[in-house]
Amino acid sequence: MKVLRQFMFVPLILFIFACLAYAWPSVKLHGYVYNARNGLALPHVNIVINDTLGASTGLDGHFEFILPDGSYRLQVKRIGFESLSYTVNIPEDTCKVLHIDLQPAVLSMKEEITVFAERLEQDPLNPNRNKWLNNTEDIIQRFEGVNLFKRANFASEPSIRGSSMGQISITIDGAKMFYACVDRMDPITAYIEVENLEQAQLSKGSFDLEHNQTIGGSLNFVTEKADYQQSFFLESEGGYESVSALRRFRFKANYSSNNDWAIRLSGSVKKSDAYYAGKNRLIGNSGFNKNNYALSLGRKIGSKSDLHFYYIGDNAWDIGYPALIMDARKTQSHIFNLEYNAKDITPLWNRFSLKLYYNTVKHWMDDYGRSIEEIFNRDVMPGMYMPMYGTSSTSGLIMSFTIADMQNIFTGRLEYYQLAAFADMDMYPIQADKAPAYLINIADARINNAAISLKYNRILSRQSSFRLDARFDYSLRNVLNSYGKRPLQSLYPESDLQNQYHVFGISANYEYRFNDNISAVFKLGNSQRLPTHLENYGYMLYNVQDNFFYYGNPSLKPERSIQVESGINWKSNKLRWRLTTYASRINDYISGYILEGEFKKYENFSLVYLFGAEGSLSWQVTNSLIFFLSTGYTYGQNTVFNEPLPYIPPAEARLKINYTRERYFFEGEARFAASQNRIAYKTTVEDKTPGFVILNLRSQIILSSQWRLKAGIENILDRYYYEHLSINNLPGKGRNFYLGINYRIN
Ligand SMILES: [Cu+2]
Repeated sequence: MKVLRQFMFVPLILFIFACLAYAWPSVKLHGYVYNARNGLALPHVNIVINDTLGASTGLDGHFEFILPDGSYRLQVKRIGFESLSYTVNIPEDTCKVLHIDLQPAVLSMKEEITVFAERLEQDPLNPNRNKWLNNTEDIIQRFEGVNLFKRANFASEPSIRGSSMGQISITIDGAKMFYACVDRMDPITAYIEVENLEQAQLSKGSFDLEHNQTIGGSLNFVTEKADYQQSFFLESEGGYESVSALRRFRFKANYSSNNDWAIRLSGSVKKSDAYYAGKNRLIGNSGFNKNNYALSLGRKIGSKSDLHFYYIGDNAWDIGYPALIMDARKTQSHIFNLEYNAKDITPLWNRFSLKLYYNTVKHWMDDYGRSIEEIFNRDVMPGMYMPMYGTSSTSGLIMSFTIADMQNIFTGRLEYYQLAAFADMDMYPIQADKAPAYLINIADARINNAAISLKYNRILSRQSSFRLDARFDYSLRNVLNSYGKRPLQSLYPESDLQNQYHVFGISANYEYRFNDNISAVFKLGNSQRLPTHLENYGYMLYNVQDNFFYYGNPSLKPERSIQVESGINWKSNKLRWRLTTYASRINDYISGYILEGEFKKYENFSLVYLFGAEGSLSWQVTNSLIFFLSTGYTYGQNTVFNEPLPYIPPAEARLKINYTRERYFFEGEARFAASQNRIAYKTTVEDKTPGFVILNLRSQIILSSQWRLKAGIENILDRYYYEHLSINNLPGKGRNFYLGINYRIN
């Protein structure tokens, strides 16, 4: 090791000599990055200058740039290490040598995807680095263990390791936001767009309780904020997809003054016709229209704190849902966020933030676009038009602080939010001899939720670290609309429909590093998840999957889960692999219980269990060729009904080969899904799903410093297939040629 270190000084001395000996037309910035824990040179560290220029350290930890003289902002990042960023001034005719020590990060629960590849923030062995993101689903789908429910060519709903809906948590910058549609047409991922995102963070299972009580996992979207360091940039992108004649345009722009205040604007428009499934089959009624716009403002208060505001607005209209009996006519959402952040308050008190937020969603859907034949022949309420309306508003407050020294990091968080949700429907008979009717599906449900969450990280030794997560939630719930609550009240005559919950979750995580290559992780969790407002207070919610109407149950108990997970990681400079296994036992599982005829109510069942395994491998074959493999399997069983759990994705594998050469990037991908024959037939009605193989090819070409081109073919073989999580077996897209042109000035 010492020999290695000494040897590294030879090129260093040569560089210094070179710097002194010649009058460089530009200056040279170079240096070495070391692992602060053991002093070894650190390869594959990404160094980004002013967010645009990137380089990666070699095996000796060395990097270099040739630059005009000036002041530069340097970001130093490597997965598993704490990032550094600082400003370097390089006067004319000098040569700057930097020695950088990176601290290994404490045990982190989150997998992260950085959205914009222009920032080159990912290391080459990370399969999630992205170069062609067309929409938010492209991001979510990259995560191993995440699948999507498809009801339309629009806004798919995520599932994590076979858990979904109320079992998982989806937040935007930690803020809660709730769908407005009682048919789950609008997961909140629909209301943010790629140009607003900096990062998506995923935690699987119940081990990360920062944002919510969860038993299935959490997905948090980090929005991109106004940047004080970027005096100006403008980026715009136009794109086209052949499979649905999708036309899209998006832009983002940033302006800042004196490192003092900053403004960021972004927006996008999309228009899609109906799409084609494989074998050229047109899926009628599957087009949509959408726009999204955002404003972000930042103002520094002194050098260590700032005040930040953002707004994101979203509109979509005429969205066809071929898998459902209705289409969304219009949706509108508004997200407001005001945040105060302070850092380095005292040597121990690292961070404080206070955040206020408000968001609201309005959603209209109807079946006016469906044929008279379809309406007369359908199972549910034949001969009736059924326009429905839904709305949700959430306001909240989050206060968080971090206290840390070299060995301990303690984060505390206090949170409060209130959700107000309402939904109703009209029924208009097509023939005049029947009477119209009116129904309230959610009678102004109110959920008041207060929570405290604590996270404690401790570095135990050079080899091991430990993390403890705990969260307590108090939730007070009621329905306020006296006309609307009457029918629900008649189902539960002994209840006033008001309810309160106290839930507590805790998890412990331990990581042990045997040496620089091998580490093992062990996690234990005991947590709960609260019923959703639909599970508590929904009335006559039609489920297209099993053809039942569901009644909410105000006295549902929370689902309780005990989980374990263990994993082994191996990494070297060129090769990285990981194996993970997990098991979860769920008590008071929430599912439908048949009342009579076509009606079900939500009820608790004990017990169900889930277990599974995931594996991944990244291998850098040559400097330009990288190979990725990931695979996962989940097994779920309901012991009450003695049948498999519903909506469990089949075994899956993804194989990717990346080829990068100067300005060219190519990726070939094969996705294999096995058949799913383990299906639920009592709790809901599923059918078996055949397996499939999909091949994709993607590319990106840097045309100039301003222009870049993205192009690719998805589903090259034009396979006709559908996912197990596709509602009513809605097929996936057929062969799709896409093209995007990106322009950036700064
Ligand atoms: Cu809807």
